[in-house]
Amino acid sequence: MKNPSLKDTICAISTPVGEAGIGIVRLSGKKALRIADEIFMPKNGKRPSQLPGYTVHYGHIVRRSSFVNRESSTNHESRITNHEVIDEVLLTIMRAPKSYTKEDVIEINAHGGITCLRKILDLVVSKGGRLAEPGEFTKRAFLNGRIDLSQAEAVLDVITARTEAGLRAARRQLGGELSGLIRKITDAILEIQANAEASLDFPDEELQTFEYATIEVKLAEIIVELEQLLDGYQNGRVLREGITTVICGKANVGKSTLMNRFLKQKRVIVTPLPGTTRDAIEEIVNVRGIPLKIVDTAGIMHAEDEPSKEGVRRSKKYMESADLILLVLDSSDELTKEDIDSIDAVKDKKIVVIINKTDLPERLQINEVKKRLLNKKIIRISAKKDKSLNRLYDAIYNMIWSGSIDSSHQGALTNVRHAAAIEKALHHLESAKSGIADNIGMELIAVDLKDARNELGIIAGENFTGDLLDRIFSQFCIGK
Ligand SMILES: Nc1nc2c(ncn2[C@@H]2O[C@H](COP(=O)(O)OP(=O)(O)OP(=O)(O)O)[C@@H](O)[C@H]2O)c(=O)[nH]1
Ligand SMILES: [Mg+2]
Repeated sequence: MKNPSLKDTICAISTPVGEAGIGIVRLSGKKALRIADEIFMPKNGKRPSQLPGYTVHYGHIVRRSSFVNRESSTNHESRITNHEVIDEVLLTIMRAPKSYTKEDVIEINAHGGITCLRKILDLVVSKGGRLAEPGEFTKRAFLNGRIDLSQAEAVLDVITARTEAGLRAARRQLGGELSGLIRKITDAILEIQANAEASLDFPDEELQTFEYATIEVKLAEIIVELEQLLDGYQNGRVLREGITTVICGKANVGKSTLMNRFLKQKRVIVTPLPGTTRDAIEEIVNVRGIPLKIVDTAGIMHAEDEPSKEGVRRSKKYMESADLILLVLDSSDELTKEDIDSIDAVKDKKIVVIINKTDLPERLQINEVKKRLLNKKIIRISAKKDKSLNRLYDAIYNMIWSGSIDSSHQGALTNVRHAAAIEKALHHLESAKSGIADNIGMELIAVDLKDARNELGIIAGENFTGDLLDRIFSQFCIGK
């Protein structure tokens, strides 16, 4: 639905579909309390609309139906009301504006199970509720001014966080850390812009020179601050999306065996024959709290048939685009042309060299490997016997964090949309700064400053477009 109305009272099942101890149906909007009155039979006899916010009540969800009964002997008419009990529930009342959406919100804690929840939802709809779109509750929280857009995005990050570290970063953003920082910087730019515009009214040359100098200093400070934020983005992105880690090497060295170790299950086919893996296989794993998007690739080999050749081409593509390479060599085999091809393809990347099959007699020319991969971390393991995998996980962890990141500031910036806005703002600020160096007119500098502020405003969702909101909220689940 394009631009669904804010006037509707929306409803949804907010818990996952399937059997569960409890399930929650949620309503938000002007009619939420009235609908609750109609479908809830409270134990204490009080209607939800008469009760205060932040209270929970025990009772039943009932479908009321009434009909007129006429006594044929007396011709006397009476109205009879039937109550079909749908479920025994706890009903929570949150009154506007102290709720998730800033509207009246009702949450019905019913028994889990889709049939029961669907019945309650259908009943709510029959009383005037409208099925919510994905993320519509959160969208209302944004449109009603309870959170800004970056916080709304953080809600999604909290829900989808794959690791503790990712969750911490999302929670900080939800708490408004990024919003606060951006607001502070935007205010500082506004102050400079005001100075620049004021100096236009006083074209005294001495004063102008003074203003140029102060503005230059302040601008430089802001630029540094934004650059630092962008520097942290790479780490933030890692927390959010996972770092693309490609397992590569020649055929039969044990790449898929290693992949299965990461996944702690026999997910990928392993055989003693070279060329077992034909197509790349991607999975998300969690290594020491860091999400890795790990890719097992087809072994680098001289392939005869077209599918295998295509497999090798794909492997090379993955090797090019990887954030981190795990290059696997076979300790029990001599260094071959295919090993050297693999080494040459990845030696300039972030790489951990894995010497596998150390349970077998060693035939690999290790010194030759070291010579070709100077200063690269080399880890000896046996994937098959599950030996020294912990040392590999440590090496990956250290490689990613380089041991130098202050954990309290890890990734204040995690979102590509925010990073893009900051980059654009920086571009305008740099332009203002060089304008000052070139002594161009203050009015042009003021324009750049205003453009920079507009770009930063996009992060919090100022001047948002319907398309942007659709793009963001369509990623949410229904009921959030
Ligand atoms: N002894 C020993 N054998 C291993 C080890 N790791 C893997 N293997 C064996 O090596 C063979 C090849 O393993 P795979 O994991 O399929 O190797 P791959 O690199 O994925 O091979 P391709 O997909 O063909 O490129 C299998 O027979 C594995 O059991 C190890 O650490 N020690
Ligand atoms: Mg394989």
